[in-house]
Amino acid sequence: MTTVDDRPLIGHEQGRIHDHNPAADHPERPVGFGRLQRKEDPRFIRGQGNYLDDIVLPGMLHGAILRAPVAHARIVSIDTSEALARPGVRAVITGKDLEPLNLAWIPTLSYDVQSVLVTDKVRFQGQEVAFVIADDRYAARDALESIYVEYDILPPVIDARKALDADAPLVRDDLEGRTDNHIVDWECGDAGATDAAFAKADVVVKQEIVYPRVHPAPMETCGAIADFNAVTGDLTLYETSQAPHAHRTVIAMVAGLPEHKIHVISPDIGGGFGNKVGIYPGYVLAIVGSIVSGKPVKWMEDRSENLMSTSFARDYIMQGEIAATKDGRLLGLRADVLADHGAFNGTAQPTKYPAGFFNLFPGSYTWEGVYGKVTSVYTNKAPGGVAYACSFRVTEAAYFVERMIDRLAIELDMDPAELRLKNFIAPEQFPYDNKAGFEYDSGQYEKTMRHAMGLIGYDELRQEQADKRARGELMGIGISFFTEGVGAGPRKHMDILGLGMNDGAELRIHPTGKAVVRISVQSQGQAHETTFAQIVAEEIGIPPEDIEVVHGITDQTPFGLGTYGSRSTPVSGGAVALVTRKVRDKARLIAAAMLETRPEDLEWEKGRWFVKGDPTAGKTIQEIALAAHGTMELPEGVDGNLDAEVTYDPPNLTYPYGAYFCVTDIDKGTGKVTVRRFLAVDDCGTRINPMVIEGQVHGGLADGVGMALMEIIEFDEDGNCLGGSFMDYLIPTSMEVPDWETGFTVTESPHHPIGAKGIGESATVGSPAAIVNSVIDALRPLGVTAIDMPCTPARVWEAMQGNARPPI
Ligand code: MCN
Ligand code: CUN
Repeated sequence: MTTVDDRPLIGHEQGRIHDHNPAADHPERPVGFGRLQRKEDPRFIRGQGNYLDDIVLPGMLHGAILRAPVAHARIVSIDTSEALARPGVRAVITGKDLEPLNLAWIPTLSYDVQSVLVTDKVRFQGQEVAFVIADDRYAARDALESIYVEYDILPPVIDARKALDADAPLVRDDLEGRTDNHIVDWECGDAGATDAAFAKADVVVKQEIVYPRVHPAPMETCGAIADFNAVTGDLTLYETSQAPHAHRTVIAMVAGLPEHKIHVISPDIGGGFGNKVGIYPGYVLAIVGSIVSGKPVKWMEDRSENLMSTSFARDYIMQGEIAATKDGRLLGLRADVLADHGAFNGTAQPTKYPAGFFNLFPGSYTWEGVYGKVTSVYTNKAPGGVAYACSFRVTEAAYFVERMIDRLAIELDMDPAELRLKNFIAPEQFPYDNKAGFEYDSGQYEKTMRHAMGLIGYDELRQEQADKRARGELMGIGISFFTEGVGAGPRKHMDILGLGMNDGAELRIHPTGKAVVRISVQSQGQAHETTFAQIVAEEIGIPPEDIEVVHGITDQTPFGLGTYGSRSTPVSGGAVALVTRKVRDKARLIAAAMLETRPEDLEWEKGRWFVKGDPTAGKTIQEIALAAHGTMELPEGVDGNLDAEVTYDPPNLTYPYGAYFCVTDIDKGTGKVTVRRFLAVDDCGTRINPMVIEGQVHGGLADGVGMALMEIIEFDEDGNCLGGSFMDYLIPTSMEVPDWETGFTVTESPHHPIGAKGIGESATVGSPAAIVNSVIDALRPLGVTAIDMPCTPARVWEAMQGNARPPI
């Protein structure tokens, strides 16, 4: 692995200037920001994590779901008698059993409803039809074969392009008054200003860009254990959830159970990548199963169930139009999108944003006019629609604009780096209104771009490419320069099902100076136990090993909306910084009393308050903590103990960005694409833990290689899912990815308490365009100007023969 992360930070003009690398001061055990080894790793790398499937409760039963083999069919009858008679089977639940409980349908995250078990008709292959509860997993699974369902098969609608045809089968006849498959039309930008911009243009290029359906495919699939206590009325729910508090509230509303009697526990989670944001029928079935059986019930899906039925991602068919002057000044951009949401509208995004943050489609550039339109439709495919490290559709937006810029560069016969440099938003233009409804907080795009060009050796690469082209070899250089918006709230603009997107934090410092910080977000592998301890450490000077981070248990943590859209650092990280400052302020009052001076005469240095001008007279935070719990008379207005709590409502999103470069070689005989080099230069503001950031970036880049070259969930015309196992749904291994090269610049967020922006999804958002642009660049000598993901050998080879949209 090549890394340039230990070079001195590139300085910046906004906010604090970093003149040294904080990591270098304490390379092993920084008290604050720096390369601290992950606290959670000892248990993970020794196989001692506590995942959902590791949990075994006394007397626990196991559930299994019977899934529909067809995409669209009316249910004529279900015969469960043979299954019920099998050894070990305790109960078989069907939709008819759920109807009187009002649980046959539950709300989705987008104010639609979703069926838990089919009552009327099947709407996608893999939909939940019946639930068996048995003594063990095998008895439950085996019994599925003894349930006999008669289906009256209906023609399905699979292709989103046909969903609005007059003769298209109606997917949602359950919704009153509905006569077609249309969900919602959404638009942003200014159509008039965009028309005017296009009218001035010397060059206009149109391009269709498809972001295919893909799947987050986390290592641990989704599951739940419900443990209902009929005596006390308590429901303890262990589940793989990225948002335990929001799940608790929704479950209380759906199941009619009192919220204070519901205890959600999300243990170690083997990856989420957005897959674990929603509430799946299986969770509800485990709850119902526990209520009817009086025992804990575990439901854990297998890999095929996960790929076929849980939240997919993307499925956007985008028509782009870009306008510019002949010397490459950008004028206008139009996006017209057809969004396939599957059978239920279950996309997870803030309520006012039915197309997520597609508002970011203008990217990192200045335009005279932009206009975006998204139309979403129902089809007979699995529901979902956002998840997979997407920052709420920023993935689609970034891919769209970065492909369009390259398409224009081809038309203008201009270098794609030069075209970008010519049109970047300048540092002094921030805060910047992107003309599509979002205000970017900060950025130094040109500086980051030039830094990346230097690191990759852009000019030399172009020379190498020219030499290779002269010899008939296919080498590509692809660029993507993306801007994300992450960290939803504020609450006045952003909610999910009416819950404002805020997060709480509580900090308690014990008498011996050890601390516990309780947060409302939930790690699925992002190292929150490490990095949130580092935020506390940075702010108050207690070593991170003395700070315990508690998360994932609703009874022990403050309310908040959870982890997705890379919002943990922007929102919960802000809450943690502010709660620590609140404790520090309280410590100041106590220290003043201890030192018999006034609070305003004290000065803070990491870990202690001391008297201004007399550094020897001071009290460490540990000494203050002991005094706060002791017998000392406390100053007026100060209560005992050293603790505080806050709820943080962020003023805006944070806008991380990056310059990505990808070098590919293409085998002329087979069409196989090899990613030879990939450089990611990211700017996520203040860097809490550079090692964790690198890990996040490496993982996201692997996602990018997967989506650009391998991953797709396809369906045949009957609606059979063709990506239902890892034999067909290909994800990258170490064989398919290069040694990543990373770099960074630091432009702090001006509104975030520690200047940090999110990083968790940047590389997944930013990398696919760089890879596909590189493939197109490699194929330029053959006249290729576009290709769709995934760039499999078959598809690339077809493109080399001049076929525009060849098969996978
Ligand atoms: N970080 C940092 N300095 C910054 C920004 C972040 O050190 N300036 C650290 C954070 O403290 C945190 C990690 O990087 O430990 C990611 O932070 P953040 O960007 O706030 O993202 P979240 O913690 O909210 O994680 C969510 C994001 C999303 S939405 C998906 S999807 C995704 C991703 O994280 N899923 C992941 N990365 C993943 N990584 C793993 N291992 N597993 C997943 O499921
Ligand atoms: Cu969109 S996947 Mo992440 O936001 O959980």
